[in-house]
Amino acid sequence: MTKIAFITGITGQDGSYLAEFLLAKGYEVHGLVRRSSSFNRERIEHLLEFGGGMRGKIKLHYGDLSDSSSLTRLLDMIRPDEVYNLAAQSHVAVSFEVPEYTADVDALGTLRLLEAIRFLGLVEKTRFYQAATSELYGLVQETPQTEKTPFYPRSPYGVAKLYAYWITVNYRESYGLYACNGILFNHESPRRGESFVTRKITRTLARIACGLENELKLGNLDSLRDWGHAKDYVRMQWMMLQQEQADDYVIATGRQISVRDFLRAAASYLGISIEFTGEGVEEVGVVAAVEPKTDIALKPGDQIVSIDPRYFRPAEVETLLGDPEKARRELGWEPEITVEEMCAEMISEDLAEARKQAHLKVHGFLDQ
Ligand code: NDP
Ligand code: GDR
Repeated sequence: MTKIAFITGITGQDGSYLAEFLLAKGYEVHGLVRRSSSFNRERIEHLLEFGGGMRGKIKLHYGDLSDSSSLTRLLDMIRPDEVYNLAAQSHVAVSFEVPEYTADVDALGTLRLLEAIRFLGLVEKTRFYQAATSELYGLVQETPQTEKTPFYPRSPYGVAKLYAYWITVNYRESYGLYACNGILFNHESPRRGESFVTRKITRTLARIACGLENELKLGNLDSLRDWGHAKDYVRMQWMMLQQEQADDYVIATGRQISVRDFLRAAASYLGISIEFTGEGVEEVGVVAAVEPKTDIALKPGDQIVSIDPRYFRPAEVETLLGDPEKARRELGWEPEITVEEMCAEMISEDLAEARKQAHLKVHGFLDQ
């Protein structure tokens, strides 16, 4: 029997990798998409046939996590074996600007899906995955963080996800729904949204190297994160739904590095070393050396990094480090891609794109 999956957030980073993963396993994949004024399906375009996706490998349906009626109608029609709730207003800094919307989508959106499953009598049939997050730990209470570490969220996003975490546990305990929280630490890829720090770094550095931009403006360079690759993490999302009993798992690499060191790693891929001088908002990053073999449009002394207070958050999560021992022990999961390999993959794809853009610019096909 072909298994049926319903993915919310299919147009996002994780949704696109998960859709590929499930299709390769022979699943029938349905995705929730919301209306947008311009095209935003680049990450799943290669999975769409016949233009709209309705008759392609995946079936897309309009709806929104803020709209119960669309969720109930779709779940009734699709009657999925597995629901992956990946949709969210997922940007921590933005959640300070739109806290109410973030709560509506990230917290109540999860409740709306769970209620639809219950209301439609799908509790016995449907398994539910909730995209929980290391942001639940916020102001960390112990290091490394495990499934037992107390939560202390530090943003409207973290607080909304805390509700989603507990309502998922509650539906498991109250109604016997097979429902799991994956407490995922940061995971990235060439498909990562351009405003998250890793992708912002690889994309902007690549563009600076090709003469398309002058400077990379960042916030807190000293934040420490446990960064893994999205491909490794979506595999684990599926594994969690294949067990005898539903449970919650930390998914992490068990290693952390700072934003500054991620920046250094990306620069070194380009053959550049960066020296940091000054303090606080006065700090700048200057090119210290450029390997002669590279075709990089930079020379020693060029200032390419500065601090912009706009990117500081009202409350920061300074350090996150996960302990994935339970996932390793109970599910046999291991991350396969290191942060260095991931950084190299990201900057190499961004560099290829920046070279194309620079070429178009040189030949007069681009204004900027
Ligand atoms: P993205 O921001 O790349 O994708 C978010 C997805 O949610 C997009 O498809 C977006 O659609 C969709 N979405 C947003 N709002 C709504 C809404 N109101 N109704 C329906 N769909 C909506 O996130 P990621 O792929 O990186 O993350 C996936 C999930 O995992 C998120 O819930 C995130 O909070 C969580 N998470 C992510 C981690 C990470 O490091 N990546 C770590 C831990 C948890 P559109 O394309 O239209 O904007
Ligand atoms: P995060 O990811 O907040 O951990 O949430 P992000 O990449 O946005 O920030 C990581 C750290 O880098 C610091 N930082 C900057 N961040 C951004 N975005 N832009 C900057 O210019 C910048 N400069 C420094 C931040 O302050 C922070 O400390 C991600 C999201 O995917 C969430 O949805 C997910 O739940 C968590 O990871 C786990």
